[in-house]
Amino acid sequence: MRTRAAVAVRAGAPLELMDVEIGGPRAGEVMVELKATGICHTDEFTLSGADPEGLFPAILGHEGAGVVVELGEGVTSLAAGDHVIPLYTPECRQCEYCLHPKTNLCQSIRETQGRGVMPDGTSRFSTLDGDPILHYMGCSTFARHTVLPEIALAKIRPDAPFASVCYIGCGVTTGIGAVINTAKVEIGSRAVVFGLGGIGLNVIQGLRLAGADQIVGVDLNEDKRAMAERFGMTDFVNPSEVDGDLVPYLVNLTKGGADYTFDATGNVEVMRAALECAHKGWGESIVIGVAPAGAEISTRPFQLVTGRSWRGTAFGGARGRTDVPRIVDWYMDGKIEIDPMITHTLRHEDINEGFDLLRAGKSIRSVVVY
Ligand code: NAD
Ligand code: AHE
Ligand code: ZN
Repeated sequence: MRTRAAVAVRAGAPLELMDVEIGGPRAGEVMVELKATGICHTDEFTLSGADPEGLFPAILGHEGAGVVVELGEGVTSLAAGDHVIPLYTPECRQCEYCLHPKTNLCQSIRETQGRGVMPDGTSRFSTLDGDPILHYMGCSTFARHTVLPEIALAKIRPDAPFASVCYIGCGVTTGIGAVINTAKVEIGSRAVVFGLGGIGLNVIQGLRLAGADQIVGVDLNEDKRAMAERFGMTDFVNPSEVDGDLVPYLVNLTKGGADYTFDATGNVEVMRAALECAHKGWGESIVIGVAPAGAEISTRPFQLVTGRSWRGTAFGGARGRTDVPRIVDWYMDGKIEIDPMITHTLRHEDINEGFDLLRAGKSIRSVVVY
């Protein structure tokens, strides 16, 4: 059948709205009609050409919510009409990774996902002339319809609004999960969050949920301050206004260093500062940001010898089919907030405006509503 998609035709070019062909779901697959999708900085990272795994032409987008419209052979856990959130980190519940208690990184379809194809090695998308268009992060939520493996869909309650809960498909879960699943922050902790965008604000929201005493937010963009305060930031630091080095300033502000620090910028110099302002002896620094091809992190090994730990997190350590429906419940029960962070709601045909706002630092999350 035909559907409408915003296609990334090549790196660095605006997305192009076009009709595309989409094949029906094969065995173990499900077709979903998207109702809403957020625009995450990772979509911009890939579109910019900085992603070593970036492939074109592709249909980007990985922060969606929608309705199941068709089932492939053998699908048992979902039915037509179910409301779902696509998962770029699936949960097969069978692979070595799913069975290990220390990771959420299900690997059952990671290799084909990284090549922009379905697990059988083919794409469901093509141009009207029959040329293949690739999938992205196994989700491709910038199309009206998409196809995913059954293991990459979280079934959610039907009363949750798509335009809000789509953000749980990446940003909300990543930020809150980094605090709760990865760092396992204790009540009374001191924390520093670098980058107060769509992810960093959710780290802040997670820190407030976890009962942190001090939540320092660091951002070069002064406009991010008010929203971060609303979500629980206790101290704001603009590095461009700090006299001297940022690290000793933050160590002093946190009375010797933070128990936990988080990078939500993707900048490797910031990642270093985040590690080095963690407390000597026990401070943990969590890398969330995704850095461009070729970028590397560095520090003096002495920083680790003296008790700091450098860790990372993908999708906030969440096991999607299990955890995402619970996070939707938290939102519906008022335990977490999402709507104030959705600063812009756009039509599909205006999706490039969402990328412009993100690049200009003028939005937190833009959501496209289909
Ligand atoms: P965003 O653009 O909304 O936010 C980034 C923020 O960082 C902005 O407020 C910006 O002003 C700030 N910033 C940039 N450079 C800075 C610097 N040198 N010092 C201080 N602040 C700086 O982006 P986002 O959607 O919040 O994504 C943040 C990062 O997280 C991206 O790298 C994204 O790819 C990554 N990400 C990772 C995961 C994961 O699972 N690990 C999930 C989602 C996003
Ligand atoms: N393709 C990039 C890496 C991108 C990356 O790290 N993605 C995160 C999710 S970002 C969501 O906004 C992730 O899940 N990583 C684990 C994985 O298996 O991709 C590169 O550098 O090659
Ligand atoms: Zn994302």
